[in-house]
Amino acid sequence: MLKRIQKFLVVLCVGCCAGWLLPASAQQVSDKHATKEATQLFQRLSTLQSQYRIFGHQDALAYGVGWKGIAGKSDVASVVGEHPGMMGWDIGHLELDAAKNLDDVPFDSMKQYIRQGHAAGSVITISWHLRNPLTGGSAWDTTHGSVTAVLPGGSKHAVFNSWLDKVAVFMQDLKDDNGRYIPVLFRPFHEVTGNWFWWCKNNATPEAIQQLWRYTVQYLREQKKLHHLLYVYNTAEFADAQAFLQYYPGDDVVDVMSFDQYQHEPVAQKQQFIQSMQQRVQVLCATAQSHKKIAALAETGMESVPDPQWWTTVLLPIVERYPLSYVLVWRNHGYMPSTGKMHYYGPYAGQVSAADFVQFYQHPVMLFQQKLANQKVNKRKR
Ligand code: BMA
Repeated sequence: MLKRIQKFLVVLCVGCCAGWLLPASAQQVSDKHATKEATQLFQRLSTLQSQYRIFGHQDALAYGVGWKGIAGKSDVASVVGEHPGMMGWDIGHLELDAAKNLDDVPFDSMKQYIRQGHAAGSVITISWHLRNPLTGGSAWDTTHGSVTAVLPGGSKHAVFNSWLDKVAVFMQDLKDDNGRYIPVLFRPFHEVTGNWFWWCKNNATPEAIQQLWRYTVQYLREQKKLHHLLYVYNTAEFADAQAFLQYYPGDDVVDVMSFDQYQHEPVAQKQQFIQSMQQRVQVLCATAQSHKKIAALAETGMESVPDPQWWTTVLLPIVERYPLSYVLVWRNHGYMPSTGKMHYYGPYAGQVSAADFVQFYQHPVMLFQQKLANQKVNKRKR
């Protein structure tokens, strides 16, 4: 016992001297009834972000460039020998009672991948490209009036509730081997400052969008009693802190602040991208800190990574110096007949940026699954 107390005091002193325990303890998970695991994940991410960046990849275990559904495989592991520290999944089409999500991942397999990823030490994040409840069109159907239609009193309110019920059933099925809920970073209504989804700006007032968020969180928390979710507020591009916060629904319903931005500039103009990203990351981190929230770069990448040094000369300088808890790159779909292009953002064995990704992986600031598992970031303290 004495030894344990001594160990605790040493850890406390080192932590305080390093200056990372104090800011973390000031941050609180937004759900007063959050599970121990969700609370712990929140605290660990808050602590870790001063020193480390978790590397995430969308659909990591489900498929990659040239393969699908091979047990234990991921494109990231094919390059560095271990899986990403964060795994992103999307539950779009769950609302239709479909067997597979919008990108063809069976929901049953997705649950298994989530359980496997969590058990091995990775953090889980879930987004939702939900269809347009007003028209039945896709998430990209920006018919005006879609947001107000799902709010209380709207013509599609009951439909929307039934969709949330399905989300709750899915989330309730995410348990570990001991029957404990797996904590999830849930990122609904993402890229809100864009103009391409039905919940984006231009399609409703900021108040209606905030109400959509608050209604959703309250429904899942209060009606459905889900307390293992941390909520990720997410924008696309923004000019300044005010623009970033224009659709922000409130500190009581958000745990992580984030944005998504991809490199569309050609390789020769990468400095332009780096600078604009650094500027935004600075604003994001300062804003998150003032609201006592975690900061993250929830989606980024350069399609088909044509820059052989993209990881160390673009992504690293963007994430290295700022207190971001994680950075996630989008899915490795491979060839897309609809566009005639390759659609992937992570590396894979033999890809032109693979050697550079190894350097990136070895950088002391980056966390992949094994280091994360050693730190037990997603696990209950014993
Ligand atoms: C987009 C593309 C689409 C995909 C969607 C949801 O960025 O990758 O092909 O359907 O995300 O994952």
